[in-house]
Amino acid sequence: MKWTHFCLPLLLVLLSPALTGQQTGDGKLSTYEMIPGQSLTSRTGKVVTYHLAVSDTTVNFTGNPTPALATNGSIPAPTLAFTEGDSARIYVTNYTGGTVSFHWHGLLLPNEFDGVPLLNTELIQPGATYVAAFPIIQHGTYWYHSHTEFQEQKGMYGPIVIQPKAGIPTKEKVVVLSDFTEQNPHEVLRQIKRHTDWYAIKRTAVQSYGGALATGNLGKQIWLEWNRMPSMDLADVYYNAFLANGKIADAYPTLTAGETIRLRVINGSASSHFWLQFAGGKMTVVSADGQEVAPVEVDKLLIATAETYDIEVTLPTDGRYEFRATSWDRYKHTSVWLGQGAEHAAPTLPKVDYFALTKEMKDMMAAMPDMQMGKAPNDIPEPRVYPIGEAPSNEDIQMESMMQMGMEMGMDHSKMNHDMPDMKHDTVPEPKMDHDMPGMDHSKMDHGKMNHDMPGMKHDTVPEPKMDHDMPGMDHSKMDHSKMNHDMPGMKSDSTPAGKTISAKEMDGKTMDTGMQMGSNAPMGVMLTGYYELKEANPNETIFDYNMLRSEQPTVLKEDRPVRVVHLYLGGNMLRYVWMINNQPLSAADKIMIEKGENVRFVFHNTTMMSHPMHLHGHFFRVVNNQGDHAPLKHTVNVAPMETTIIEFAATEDKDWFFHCHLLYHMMSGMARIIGYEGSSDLLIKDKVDYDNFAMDDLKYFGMASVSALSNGTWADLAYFNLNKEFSLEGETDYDGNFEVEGKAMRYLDPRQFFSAYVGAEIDGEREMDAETGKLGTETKVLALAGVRYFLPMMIWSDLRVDHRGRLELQLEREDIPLTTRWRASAMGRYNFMEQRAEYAFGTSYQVGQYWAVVGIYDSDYGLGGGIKFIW
Ligand SMILES: [Cu+2]
Repeated sequence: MKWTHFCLPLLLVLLSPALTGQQTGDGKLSTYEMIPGQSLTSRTGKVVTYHLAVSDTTVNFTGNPTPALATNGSIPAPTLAFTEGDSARIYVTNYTGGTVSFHWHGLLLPNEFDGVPLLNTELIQPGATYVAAFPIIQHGTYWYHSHTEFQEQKGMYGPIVIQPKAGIPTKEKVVVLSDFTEQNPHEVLRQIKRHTDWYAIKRTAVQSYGGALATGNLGKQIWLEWNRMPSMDLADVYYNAFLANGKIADAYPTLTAGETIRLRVINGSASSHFWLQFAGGKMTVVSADGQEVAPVEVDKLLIATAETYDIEVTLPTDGRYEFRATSWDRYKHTSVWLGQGAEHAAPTLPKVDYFALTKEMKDMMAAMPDMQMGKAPNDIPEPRVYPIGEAPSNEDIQMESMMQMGMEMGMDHSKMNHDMPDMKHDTVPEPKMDHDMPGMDHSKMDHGKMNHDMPGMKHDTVPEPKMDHDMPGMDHSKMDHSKMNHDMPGMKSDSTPAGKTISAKEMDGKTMDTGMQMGSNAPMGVMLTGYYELKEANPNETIFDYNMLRSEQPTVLKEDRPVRVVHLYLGGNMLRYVWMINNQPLSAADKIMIEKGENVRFVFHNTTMMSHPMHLHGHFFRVVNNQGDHAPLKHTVNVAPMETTIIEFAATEDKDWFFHCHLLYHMMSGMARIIGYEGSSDLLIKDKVDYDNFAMDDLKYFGMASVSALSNGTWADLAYFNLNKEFSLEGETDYDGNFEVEGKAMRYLDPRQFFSAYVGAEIDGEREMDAETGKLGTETKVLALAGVRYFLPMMIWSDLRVDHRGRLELQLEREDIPLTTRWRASAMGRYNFMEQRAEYAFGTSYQVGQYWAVVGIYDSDYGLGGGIKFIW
């Protein structure tokens, strides 16, 4: 074993508490510099060896035996315990029939051991043993999981605990949270892609018209559908159970009154966030993603998928106190019981009020009228590298992003409270944001009376080269140009009608009906998570948000470097379950290239209704919050719906690293990228075929079918589809021998997947009496078809087609109108322009089980009928 030390000048070490180097047991060198307080270079030389054996197993958590994957016979996989400074040597033997992998989530290690198969680590073949050998250069709570297909959902996840050299003073317990489904995860993804409502029904998350009417929320329901958005939801998948350390309820009895325990909480779920609560009082967050933070006391904390938090709780009296993790959609929970004796359960969280979430979203969208749900703007800024010292500030980027979404912050200065904690009127020149605020009417502004004491906002007097002189929509007549700098791209300074604007006061207050707050001191990462609802239910409680995370030590990046700014729009189509970044799924996208030696900023814009816990392999990044130089370091950040979140990191590595949403089904549906280091990136791809295979997960095809066997005929619908293509076969027949069959090959053409085009053929058969012979026969005709489909407000699919004889036909169809939780209605109308003939149908169905419903239909051609529909 060879040791190599990599020393930076002493000055650098003094300037930042950063670290300098590492080597592996095998002599690899790497130069992380962003883990304050952790001794990356000081090695003990102790080699800690683990042998992990992965095998097929059967589990039974809920009464139904379910195939799963065990590691050393266990789910979760065993805890890998180290002390900072050790060297890890982990042997993984594959006793399953397919390939497996393990990724060491949150560990800083040489690229080749990162464990993403086909990208940087070999596949572990059946019967083979693989060894990962790397130095342990950090401490904290981490985890490991498979990075192959759906193996993580099937049980391949486990904790990694690295003790600091000094140890920790309290008792401790690992709590790995996970979600369990009795279904094969392939089937889970197929179900959500084909968009049945079954999981929503099981999770009591259906928002029906009946329910909306009964609760006075009809307007919200219509608003949502008018905007072509599916019902509000928090999660995608129905889970049969949630587990703590592989159990529905785990326990730690040996804790007595007054004793404190550190819970190392790991969200090892495939696609669940959890609300954490402790029955015995406040929880103290002491570490996030393995990095120490200034302790913060909270009553509730939402832990996103793939995050870890160390949480200290103290037993108030002798007794059994519940530490509870409730799934983010709040229909089930798992627990760890601490202590022994009288039972003290944590309070059950109220059911999600989905209409309240709809309202929150409506308010937000009213504030950002230019935002298009699910889609990046047409002019996504190209990644840009700014020379040293010339990059815009993060505040500028945030503000600019809000402007781009059309946020109008018309300020009513008569009401302006000039003690706005986020605004600064400093007179010190600073290359940041200039004088004005959007929507500011300077004619009303009396600068003489202003209290220039607004921390956070920069009113500098130094012109800055990066922004344009003119503001579109600015009413220059009202402005005193002598007093200002004019550079705010995209800002709207015109006076906007009352009601559409958010005043500056509101920016840092909570003045919206939903309790939604805005501004830099508003809670971060909580939009549409249920935060505001829970806050309203218990106003005195402290609910965790990212602005409470303060790194114990400064994390500011070195400034003597170029800065690369990369804008990433998280988008997709909820109905088709396609997830994208900058309008492209992984399979269609280039790598995001960065260069060693620069600082990299990712600016996330979440244009979807869902949270996306974004995880970057091999690096820690600063999550830019309101803690300034002490912004926390994380490896996973939950980007909440419609929020703009900025992360930044020093590009210190080489080769290729995976970067993706850690909701497994989002990742598998396209929300991922490869981050490549310029110069060393392609070297890793030994085989182009492997590489293509790696990036092809989101191109996989799924099947779906439905057959309605009714009294007046049989309807059948088959489709084979992937992210942008669909091959379908539809048929209907009555019991007199009349039939219609239609085959189509279709492709979606726009990023939001509202528009598609197809070609196909139709075969019609009609039973007719032959006039001469008097015999019954079938007359068939075959038509070639071409058409386009467009998704209209109120979730109506329009379909305009022409056949080879020039016959033009328009069809409008709305399926699955939720009348109640399980009762649906549908309507279809078709008009043939040549024959001037209309056809229509009304249907209704009641969803009895996952795969079947009772159906009634009236069709203008087929008449009235009823029966059963099988849904696959
Ligand atoms: Cu996601």
